[in-house]
Amino acid sequence: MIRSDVHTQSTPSLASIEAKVDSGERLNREDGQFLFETPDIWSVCALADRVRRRLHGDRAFYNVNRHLNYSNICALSCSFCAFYRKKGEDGAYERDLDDIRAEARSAAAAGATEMHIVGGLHPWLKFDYYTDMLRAIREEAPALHLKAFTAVEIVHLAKISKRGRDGIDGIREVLRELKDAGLGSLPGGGAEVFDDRVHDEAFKGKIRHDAWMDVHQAAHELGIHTNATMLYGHVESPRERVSHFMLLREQQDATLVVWAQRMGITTPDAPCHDGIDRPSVVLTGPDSMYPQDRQPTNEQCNTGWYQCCIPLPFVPDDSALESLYGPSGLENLRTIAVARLMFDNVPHMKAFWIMQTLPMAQIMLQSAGADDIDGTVVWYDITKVEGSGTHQETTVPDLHRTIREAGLEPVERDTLYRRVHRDGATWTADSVTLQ
Ligand code: V47
Repeated sequence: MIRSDVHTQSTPSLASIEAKVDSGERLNREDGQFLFETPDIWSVCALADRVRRRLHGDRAFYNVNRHLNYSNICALSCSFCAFYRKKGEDGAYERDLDDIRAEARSAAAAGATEMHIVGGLHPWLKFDYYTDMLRAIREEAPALHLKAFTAVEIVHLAKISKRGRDGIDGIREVLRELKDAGLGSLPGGGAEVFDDRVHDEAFKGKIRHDAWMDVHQAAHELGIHTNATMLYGHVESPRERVSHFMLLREQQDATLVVWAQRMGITTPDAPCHDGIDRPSVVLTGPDSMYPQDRQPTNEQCNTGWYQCCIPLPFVPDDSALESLYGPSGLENLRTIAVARLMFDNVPHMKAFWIMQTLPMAQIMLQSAGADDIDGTVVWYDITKVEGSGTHQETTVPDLHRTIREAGLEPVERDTLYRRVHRDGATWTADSVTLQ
């Protein structure tokens, strides 16, 4: 619902934040910072759980997917990253199209609905490699949704394809060509933390937040849905995490206002938050706020939007920041809970089990506001938690057990959050986004 926020200026407390959550009032920057600093993590989690229940009841989502890392060769050297290799270095790889075709056939045979494809910024692969890769997967597995390329890769492709060096026109053109080749949506990677100080300390050389957001804006305008991550637990502060959330929330407002206007639930000129005079969209309020649909669906809006936010806990092992500890279990719970509370306009919060671990993801579902845990994954090369290798697979029965033990009902979804109906490896999806 588009609403006029009552911008409460009083010092935040758990009681004042609870009152806002109960009335559907948007939380502001100070509230976010308070939630990151209060020692009462369990109250923060309880509020996030209340919001999750309003949105999703007792459902928790997963998918049958495969991750594909096509190359780990990267022109960048981000200090948090243990994935990248330089060309010729031990362990450096790039996968050829035959290999990728085989992976697509295997994914389809296993009944996967999604292939999640990311790699490094390869200095020499031509743009054709990327469009050929999408087309090849499409040929082998036409039903697979291709969620591919972080915003950082898209900017790199705009450069190497000479569709444009830094401009949004080149980004749009590259996205159009990738969409023609089979791109279905963009994953949320590469966002890290939207702050110049953190950027310069932990991922200097990578695009800054404005370019990352340009890519997602262009994608949304082309009707491509996207996700958004935040890499936390390294050199960033709570204030910087909250700024990251606020920037993403504002961008989502701009997209969803179009949807809300189409639904006829607009209140023009509604003042926003933090002194910005723009309409805002709140999806997480009490049921009484939603006489019409609570969430946007693909039928009512032909733009894309952020479907899901994924806070990613920093995994120090083998990175240049290995001397840091990474976030604690409690900080993991708090971070997804604060994300759930601040992102009142993003439908889903994902506890990515590969990085969180399955036991931690389960607790996040049960009590910290997460409603999604990603999927079966199978191969994952970017992080390896607790000595795991690249083969990091879980099964549907394991995902069901994890979700049911958390007191929730497992729902298989496709990448666009439509319910999947399955008979073994054969599946169909509903035509409309789950409400
Ligand atoms: O962009 C890299 C992160 C991201 C480390 O959209 C690390 O559904 C922790 O974005 N410790 C890629 N994180 C993964 C990603 C993702 C994952 C799951 C689902 C979705 C989605 C997106 O992984 C990178 C970077 O932010 N990363 N190194 C590390 N040492």
